[in-house]
Amino acid sequence: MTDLILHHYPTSPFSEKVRIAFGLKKLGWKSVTIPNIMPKPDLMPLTGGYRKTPVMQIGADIYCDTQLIMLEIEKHAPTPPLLPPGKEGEARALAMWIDRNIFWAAVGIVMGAIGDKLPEAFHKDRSEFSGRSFEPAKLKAAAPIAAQQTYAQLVLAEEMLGDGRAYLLGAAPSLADCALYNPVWFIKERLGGGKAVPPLDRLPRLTAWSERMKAIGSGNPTEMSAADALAVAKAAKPAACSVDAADPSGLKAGQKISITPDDTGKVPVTGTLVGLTPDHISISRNDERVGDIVVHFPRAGFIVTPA
Ligand SMILES: N[C@@H](CCC(=O)N[C@@H](CS)C(=O)NCC(=O)O)C(=O)O
Repeated sequence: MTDLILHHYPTSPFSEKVRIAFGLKKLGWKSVTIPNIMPKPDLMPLTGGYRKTPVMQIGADIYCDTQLIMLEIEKHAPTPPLLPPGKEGEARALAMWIDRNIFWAAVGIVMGAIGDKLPEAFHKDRSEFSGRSFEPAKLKAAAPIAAQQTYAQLVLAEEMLGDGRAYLLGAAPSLADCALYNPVWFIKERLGGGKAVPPLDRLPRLTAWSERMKAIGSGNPTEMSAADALAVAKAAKPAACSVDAADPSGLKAGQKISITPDDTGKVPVTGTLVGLTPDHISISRNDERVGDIVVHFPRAGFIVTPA
């Protein structure tokens, strides 16, 4: 079973980063809609506790975090490339900067504007998720700072487009563009009904770029139920993977470990180490609803401890 199954919800900006990659590669994919707050009872059997959005599933292999999801999509469908030949490191480094710095600043703008319209359960969930207060009055008070931080960083992207190139790394869109589309899409869609609102109104090249990105679309999704996704995992066998015995961490195949994000949604996932490369770390786990599965995480931004 090689269907790409994305567990996501429509308003999730990190999911938009992945959906636009599907668009770029003109892929068909299965769409499972998950709740935007905890609990996520049909996702937990797959991830073992990882709660962030999105998660990608291929059979009995579960990919957490868009850093890794994008690499897996690239492997699955290499053309057109998300990683431009010769600029693979640049594309990934730009994506890391955007994911870790611009995203939260953009969230500050959007939540400052609409936080008071969202339900109490959402505020409570996101306070727990991020370790920061999502109380509407505090969000509103912090919004001007978030706006300045977003602007100061988006200006760098505006500069990159200053020589007339269509996309951040040249004539074709790459992983870096998909990553930048996440916060830009979030601000435009949630606050501007698709139009450029501050601070995007001061960034004409970036605004024109965002229109080019929007035209890429989301590929060809087909709805799938959560129950069907669990059945796919149960019927499949995880793909083979291997542990680099010379990895600087000293981790060894068969070791019991826990893997925890270092920023938000810090829920440890525990299992047996079965895969280790410079890019990913993989553990096998068993759950009565899905049988034996392998959960894959990126290395950067994830803390690994003996279980
Ligand atoms: N580093 C993660 C970040 C993912 C993330 O923060 N996603 C947000 C939604 S866009 C989230 O998980 N929010 C809480 C939730 O959906 O439960 C990635 O690249 O996938």
